[in-house]
Amino acid sequence: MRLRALVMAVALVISMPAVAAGLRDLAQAAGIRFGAAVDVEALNTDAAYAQLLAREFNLVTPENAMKFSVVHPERERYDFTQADALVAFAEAHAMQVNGHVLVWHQQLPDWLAQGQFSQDELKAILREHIQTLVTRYRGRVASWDVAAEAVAEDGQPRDTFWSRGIGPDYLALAFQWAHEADPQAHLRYNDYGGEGAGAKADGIYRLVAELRGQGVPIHGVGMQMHVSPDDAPRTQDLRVNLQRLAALGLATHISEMDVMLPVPASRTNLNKQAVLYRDTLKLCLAQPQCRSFSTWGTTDRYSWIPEFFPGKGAALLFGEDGRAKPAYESVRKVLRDAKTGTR
Ligand code: 9MR
Repeated sequence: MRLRALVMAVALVISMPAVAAGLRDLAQAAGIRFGAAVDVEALNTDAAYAQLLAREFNLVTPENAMKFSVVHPERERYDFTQADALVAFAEAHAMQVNGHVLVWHQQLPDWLAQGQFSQDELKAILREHIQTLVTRYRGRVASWDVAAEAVAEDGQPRDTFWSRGIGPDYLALAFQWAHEADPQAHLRYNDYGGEGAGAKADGIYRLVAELRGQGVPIHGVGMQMHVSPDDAPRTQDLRVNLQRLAALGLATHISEMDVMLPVPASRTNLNKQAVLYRDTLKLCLAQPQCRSFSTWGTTDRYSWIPEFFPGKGAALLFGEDGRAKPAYESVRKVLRDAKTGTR
């Protein structure tokens, strides 16, 4: 009787379809990290969201939880509730964390944006902010977006709260402070709209080349890739751009990709979206310096797009219901076909 039960159990296991590996496993075999931005509220309240995240991704970026206004809401008070929850989740699921973002001109708390501070005071505030965050997560947050979106559309340095208040060396200082707080952390500059060819891409290149030239501890560049089928950069331009950044000795990352579509999305557009994801990931895989590929969210349900671009959405790999879209299948195929051991 016991033998018969055993035989039946074995037969059952053999006849079961193999559980499909998540993208994270395929990505790992291909030598790349596969990431997503995380909405920590969704993570805390939606079990399906958490499950999908843990199954498909091995790199997480807090979508908002480490931004200045969230994590440092008053001058003397930090609030790490959401950030801690995300880091704990990542550790429990063997994921890497990319901290986001230390110096940015958006999502600043009122005490800061509306305060009156001298140059020295602002430097002290930024230094304390950076060192508090980076020290707290030393050894637990593998990389940081130290600075984001510091280049304007014309390629010139963007005129911001930080550049006005501290002066042009605010970026070099920020990288330096972050490096002091965690010498092992991978420090990135992250921007949008400079993925392909043009003035902004050239401006980003000049900026990071200059920082490298000055010996500033910058290790990588994130290309955000918030695109739509009508305005995506040409593949060839993205390739050349990633190559010239790598030639500076920098790692590159596709850091926030999404492809917004008019909603409800047509089959044609979903297929165009799948092609864009596919080509971008292929390009990253073809370059040894391109270390990670992240999407800005997981399911369309929690994407930032519909709120910021009314009438647009459906930008991610999974639909509102969490089902895989054509883009997911195309990404999956690229990862499956990727040669292993070449990176
Ligand atoms: O997705 C984020 C959204 O929830 C916030 O309201 C918004 C605030 O400006 O920031 C979004 O994330 C941005 C990221 O931090 C930096 N790159 C562009 C992203 C999309 O706007």
